[in-house]
Order: sequence, then structure tokens, then C-alpha cells
Amino acid sequence: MRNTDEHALQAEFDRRVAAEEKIEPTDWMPDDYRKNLIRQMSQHAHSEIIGMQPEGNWITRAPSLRRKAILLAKVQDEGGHGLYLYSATETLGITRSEMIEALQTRKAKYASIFNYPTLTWADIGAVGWLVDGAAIVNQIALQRTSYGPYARAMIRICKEESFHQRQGYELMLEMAKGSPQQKQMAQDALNRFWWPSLMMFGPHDGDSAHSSKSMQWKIKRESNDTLRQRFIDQTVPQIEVLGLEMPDPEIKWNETRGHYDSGEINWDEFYKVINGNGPCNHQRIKHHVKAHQDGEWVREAVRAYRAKQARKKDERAA
Ligand code: FAQ
Repeated sequence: MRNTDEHALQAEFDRRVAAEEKIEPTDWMPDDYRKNLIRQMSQHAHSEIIGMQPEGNWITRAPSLRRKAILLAKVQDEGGHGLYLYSATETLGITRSEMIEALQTRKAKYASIFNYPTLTWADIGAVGWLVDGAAIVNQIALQRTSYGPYARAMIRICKEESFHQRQGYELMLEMAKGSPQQKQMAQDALNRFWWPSLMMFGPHDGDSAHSSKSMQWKIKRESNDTLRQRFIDQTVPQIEVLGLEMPDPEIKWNETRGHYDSGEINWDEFYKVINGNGPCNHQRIKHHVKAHQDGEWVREAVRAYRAKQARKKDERAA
């Protein structure tokens, strides 16, 4: 392509992003924009899929039929989000199998939170309330992302995450207002999931490698720290309603800032977890590889069916 053509295409892309027009799969886009989107969207998809494991772990042990039905629906929703996001990412010119290979060979990341274990039933409440709560804060902003298929996927996903957050909070409420043992379980789940939930928003803005480009391209609409603060501000009053103790003694309303102050995240732990050395990283990938291998017969059947259809078409044409 001639240089002048490329300049014109770049200028038109910049104009559309500035005008809040969505970029669609068949539109020209800078290569780095495409690559950055593939990175973020595929990692988002992997998070939804790997995120089925900590909760899936409790489906057979849910304490009632009602809780089991809710949990089953939620875990299936997360699987749906993953598939939806893989499809949206495929529109950028990468195949599903390439993405899965990147996940299984640890070239692609997934949300750090899913490398923590769910030790008690109260953890299922904490995951819905805090993890889905954090995911929504992030994803509401992504509804306005510049890439059309990603923005549209987020609208539907946020609706479902909202139900997930509410069921988690309702479960926590029941535990927190239950017996002293149940209240203790709720407190323990809050204490363990609080910090990993804050880590979901990524490093501080100054340490975030991709933020400046992603914000310029409107892939990301709000910074990691802005979204983390929003999550803290909306969650602290919910902890008060539960009647639980704050998981961080430094949480305090700051009248001047109009926000809650809070303690510092353990960033060593964060980097350890995102680099593959968290409590469950090995287990999560191992389980994914096994589930993928166990499902090979389905892919084989699809390939055989497609080949048969192609043969029939050829015979008809002959
Ligand atoms: N975990 O430069 P930044 C859910 C990596 S969905 C792991 O700031 P960026 C639903 C980052 O990838 C949860 N890695 O990166 C559910 C990069 O590494 P790379 C998932 C992290 O992309 C609920 C490096 O650090 N949501 O929970 C994390 O600009 C319940 C530098 O970071 C999304 O994926 C982390 N927490 O900002 C399912 C939302 N943070 O790629 C089941 C979409 C950072 O160079 C059950 N994603 N890293 O190797 C985003 O909004 C962004 O990608 C951020 C990170 C904000 C996560």
C-alpha cells in the first residue's frame, strides 16, 4: 500500500475513534490496535472460561436445590461469556485454537483472581458479590469501547453479571445474618477475596504497560486506578450493611477526596500470580487441558460432519 493511502486510512480511523464511532471487523485498523485488542479480548475470554472452575467446584455441594440451580446457571453464563468473547476476538483474525493454545502454553494470561481457591461455601457468595462486582465495574466502562463486537458483547454480559453479583450478595447476607459460625465464614471469605478482587483492576496507572495506548484508542475508557476506586467506594457501604468487619483496617472515608482511602495492595503477590505462581495456576491450566482433551471427540465429529457435507455438495455439483 502506498504511504499516502496508509496516512489517509489512519486519519479516517483516528477521526472515527474521536467521533465515538465504532470500529467494525471489516474496517481498516492499525495493526497495533488489532493486536492489543486480541490480547485484551482473548485474555478476557480465558478469564471467563477459567473462572468457571472455582465455582464449578461447589456445584455438587450446594446446600439446597435453589442454590444449586442458581450456581449452575451462573457457571453456564460464564461459559457463554467466554464463547461469546472468543467469537468476538475471532473477528480480528485469530482462530479459537490459536487462542486456546496460547492459554494452555501460558503465553496468554487470564484474571489473577481465578488462581485462588474456593475453600468454603461462603466463598461462592464472595465470588459473586466481589469478583462479579469488580468485573461489572470494569465491563460497564467497556460497553463504550471503540471496537463494535467487544462493546456489544459487554452490554449483554453486564446484564448477566449483574444477576451474578446480586445472587452473591444475597448469599453473603444470609450467611452474615445467620449463626455465629456462618457469620465467621462470611467474614473469612471477605478477608480472603478482598485483596485479590482489588488486583483484578491491574497495576497502578503509572505501572500499566498498555493503558496509555489503550486509552488513546478508546479500547479502555477509564484507568485501572479510577475503576478500582469506584469498586471500593461502592463496596464499602455494602460491607457495612452485612455487618462485617472491614477486610482492610486502613479503609476510611476521606471527606476531601470524596472517596474511601485504603491500604496498599501486595504487588509482589499480584506479579507472582499473573506470572503463573499463584496458589492454583497449575491446577487451573491442568484442568483446562484435560477438559479440552476430553472434548476432542466433539471436534472430531464436527470435522467429519463438515467433510461429509462438502462431499455431498461436490456430488450434487458433479
Ligand atoms: N490478572 O498494562 P496493564 C470476570 C496483566 S471477567 C491477570 O494494566 P491492561 C467474570 C495484563 O494483561 C475478569 N493479568 O494491562 C467472571 C498485562 O499483561 P500482558 C476479566 C493482569 O490490559 C466472574 C500486564 O498485567 N476481565 O471476572 C491483571 O491495559 C466470576 C500489564 O497490565 C477482563 O479481562 C489481572 N488482574 O489492563 C467469570 C476485562 N491485571 O497482557 C467467572 C478486560 C493486569 O502484557 C466468575 N480487561 N494484568 O501479558 C481489562 O479491562 C484489562 O485487560 C485489565 C488490565 C484492566 C484487566
